[in-house]
Amino acid sequence: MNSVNDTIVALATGRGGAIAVIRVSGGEAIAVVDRVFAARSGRALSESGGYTVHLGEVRDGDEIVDEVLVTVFRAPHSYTGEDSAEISCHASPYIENRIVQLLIASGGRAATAGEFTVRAFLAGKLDLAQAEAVADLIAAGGRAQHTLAMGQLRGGVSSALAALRGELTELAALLELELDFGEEEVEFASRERLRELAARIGGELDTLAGSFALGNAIREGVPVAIVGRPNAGKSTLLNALVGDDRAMVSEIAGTTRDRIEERAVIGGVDFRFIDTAGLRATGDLLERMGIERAREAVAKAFLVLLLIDSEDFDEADVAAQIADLGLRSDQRLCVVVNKIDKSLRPGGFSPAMIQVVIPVSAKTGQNLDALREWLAAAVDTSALEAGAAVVSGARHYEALIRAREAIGRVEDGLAAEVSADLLAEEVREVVYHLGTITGVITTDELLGTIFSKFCIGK
Ligand SMILES: Nc1nc2c(ncn2[C@@H]2O[C@H](COP(=O)(O)OP(=O)(O)OP(=O)(O)O)[C@@H](O)[C@H]2O)c(=O)[nH]1
Ligand SMILES: [Mg+2]
Repeated sequence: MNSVNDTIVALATGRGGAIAVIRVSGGEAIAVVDRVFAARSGRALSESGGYTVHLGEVRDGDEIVDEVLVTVFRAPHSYTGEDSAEISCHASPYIENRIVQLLIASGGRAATAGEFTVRAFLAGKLDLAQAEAVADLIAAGGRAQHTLAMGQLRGGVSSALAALRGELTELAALLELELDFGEEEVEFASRERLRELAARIGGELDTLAGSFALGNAIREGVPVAIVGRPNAGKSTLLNALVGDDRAMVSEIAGTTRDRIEERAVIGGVDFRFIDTAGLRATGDLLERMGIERAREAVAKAFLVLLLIDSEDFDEADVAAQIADLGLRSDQRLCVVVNKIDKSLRPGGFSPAMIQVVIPVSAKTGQNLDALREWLAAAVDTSALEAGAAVVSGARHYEALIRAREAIGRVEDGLAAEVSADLLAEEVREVVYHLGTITGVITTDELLGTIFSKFCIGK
């Protein structure tokens, strides 16, 4: 970055609180702030070094708009890599707007969404995966989301990719050798090494792509579908878990028609609980639509809670209900036997047949802690905590899948004795897809889609 960049201005803080921060960055940033700021010391900011803080007033002519603190950053030692200033003012929307307007009148320009972070990326302060993690970090609602975003910001995914790049370079160099000398002259060992490398890279890509299911669930909130027969107490359970009267509860079977989604953080993990229409055969059109939606919720869920009224508990029937859910092997099921305040017939079921059975009362809250424990334990965050690279963005996952396909073609090609130039083409494709993740390879369009989702001031 250099002084050619124009100077951008934006409020960096949200509504409320006592103090607000206005960010200014660009070649003229310090001069722009100097035009509206009078330091108590009488010295101009332009004479100040980086990492210095100045008390003074923002003025509009003779009028004092606010007493503020200005922090000065000097290129390249700032978030954007440019000369920057942060004005801490009183958090009144009126004052914030006045100061932003004054800065714009003094030569600044209103920043677009994510523009500070775009500049940080272009200055090489962050790679693309790290820049995206900034947004996730701000949005993190629980410990797991925080760990995930922080891991990515600190370069977890990026360094896994850097290691892969080393292996890909070796692969490309070996192929280059073949191209130079012709296949017949290349030793057997080299082809063997090619096969080895391609397999290793494929395996590493599988591991990274495999981390997406968990990473994405944590990032977006782990989807938990609450299903079961009408009146089993699904809506009561949703309300109890989220601590709010979110869903209507009644003794009428078929109360819930639509999908109702609500979030709660349990054991540091952000969960998205999805209450659904009770599953039964019915002629009611609306209820049938609701049941269809319940099945979709099950298909998308990471965890499924099958609610059974303890009074209706029948082993064969529960087994039939489980079979009816059609769960995949990557989904986990918990059978929740509800209404134990009314009756629980011990020995009425054999826990061995199902993964987990937890008896609760959604109404009185009895034993709900056991269910919360199961939920927290069902999301294995140990990989996250151990600092492993966990992929959480759909964009990253897609690129990994494309890269995996290309390396698969390299493996097949090696087995089929395909010529080195065709294989080299596929290797370039792998490098390309991995490059889009960290932004070594990027387009304006890609940057536009990523940063338009950011807030202004980020
Ligand atoms: N005694 C007792 N009653 C409960 C419990 N949980 C739910 N109920 C009652 O069971 C009835 C049905 O509860 P809901 O939460 O509406 O059940 P649902 O599964 O959402 O029902 P649909 O939306 O119709 O599918 C209500 O009268 C609740 O008060 C419980 O743990 N103990
Ligand atoms: Mg309901």
